[in-house]
Amino acid sequence: MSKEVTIYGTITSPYVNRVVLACRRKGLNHRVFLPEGGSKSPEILAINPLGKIPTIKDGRTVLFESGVIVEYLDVKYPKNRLIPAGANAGAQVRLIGAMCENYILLMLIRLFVQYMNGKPDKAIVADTIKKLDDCLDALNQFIQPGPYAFGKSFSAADCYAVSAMVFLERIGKMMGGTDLLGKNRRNLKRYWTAIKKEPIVKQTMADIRAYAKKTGR
Ligand SMILES: N[C@@H](CCC(=O)N[C@@H](CS)C(=O)NCC(=O)O)C(=O)O
Repeated sequence: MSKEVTIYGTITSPYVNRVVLACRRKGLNHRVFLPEGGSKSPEILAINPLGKIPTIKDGRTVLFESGVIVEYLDVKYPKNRLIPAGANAGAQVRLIGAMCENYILLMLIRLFVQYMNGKPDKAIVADTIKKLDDCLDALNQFIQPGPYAFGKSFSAADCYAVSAMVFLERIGKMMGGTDLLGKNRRNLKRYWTAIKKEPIVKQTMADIRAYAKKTGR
């Protein structure tokens, strides 16, 4: 058993909170820590030449890329498997993860960039929301209506879906209270209502709120 997994980053990052959820599901001691200088600090650049968060240290193992980290933790610490062993179940979990990562998060980051600079380009925002809507419709078809994204227990699909939904709500607030989830995506809405009641999700969302309040980010 690792003494403690060090996760370099801030819990508000969807890539970081995805890894935190994985650690919590597995009951791993972990700490989230951002050195002075942030992702491009000498401490992080020394172990991750891309200077990105999350980067983790687990004993002698150093890794980055949240998806790689989640897979690593799942193999190293098999308790509470995040990715089922069966070919179909494992693929379904990864599929939900890929939809959240490659489509939904991508569109949310586009919106984030627009609203961060204070002068959102209306055409880019409209185009991105249209694409985001298509991605959410697709995810709505694949995700279970809770309590878990796939199967009967918390999996890597939940790590990805929760981090995407938290970020979706954050961007909605940045956009002046826009309901990006929409009224008609029943599965997704029911999923989000149910998974928020899971203690590890509650705890992670409380940590995100506390960090955002403390730092104003
Ligand atoms: N594909 C990476 C993305 C990591 C990423 O882009 N992290 C952002 C934080 S949300 C970051 O490190 N940004 C700092 C930078 O690019 O300098 C992963 O899954 O870990």
